[in-house]
Amino acid sequence: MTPLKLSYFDFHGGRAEPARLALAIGGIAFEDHRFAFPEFAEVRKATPFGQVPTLQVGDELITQSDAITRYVGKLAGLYPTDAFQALLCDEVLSVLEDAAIRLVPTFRMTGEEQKQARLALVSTSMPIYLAWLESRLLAQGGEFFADKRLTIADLKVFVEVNSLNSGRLDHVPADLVEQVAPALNAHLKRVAQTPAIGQYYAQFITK
Ligand SMILES: N[C@@H](CCC(=O)N[C@@H](CS)C(=O)NCC(=O)O)C(=O)O
Repeated sequence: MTPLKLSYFDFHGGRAEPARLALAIGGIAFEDHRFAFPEFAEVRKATPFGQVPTLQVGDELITQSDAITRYVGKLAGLYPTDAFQALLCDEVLSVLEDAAIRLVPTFRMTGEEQKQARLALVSTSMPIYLAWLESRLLAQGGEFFADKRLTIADLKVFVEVNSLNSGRLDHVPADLVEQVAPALNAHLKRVAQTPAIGQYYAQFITK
């Protein structure tokens, strides 16, 4: 198989995490190139847009996290073959990307500016996106977002809900998801119980 090298920051989250999980679940060998934040200035020089993640597929350097996630999702059998189920899957990925695009600028802010920007998101767009995700999930039967099974849509929701629940986002209440869209937390637990996901994170626990 063509060698794969996925490059991204060294933390359990962000735009590469759904692809890392999909590769782990699929048992697909890849080079997991993780780098510390100070190394980003150097890493980005080798990327077309100065951004990560990138996926090296043989001789080709590929950008765009959702395209990467979709590709490895197909390799791992975590992407629907039915066109409509694939549409449901893609819609969720794009909605999460829209939500992320609103949040990302606040990481470059500090103090009162960051507080006001995040509080505005917490009272406006975030509940809208979360409530929509919950209603989509429930409309599909409440367990998975598409295809009545685990797909990359579930993996991306899992990563983003984990991040919101972490309490590490200043001014975003750690119980926001529980307050607005509790079915997403039940979904989070369901996905976390996937044996391959438990095994994937277990390898990072230092003994
Ligand atoms: N559309 C791109 C966006 C990638 C992106 O913005 N990545 C962030 C890290 S999560 C980054 O590299 N930011 C640096 C910058 O844009 O200058 C994707 O989905 O991969």
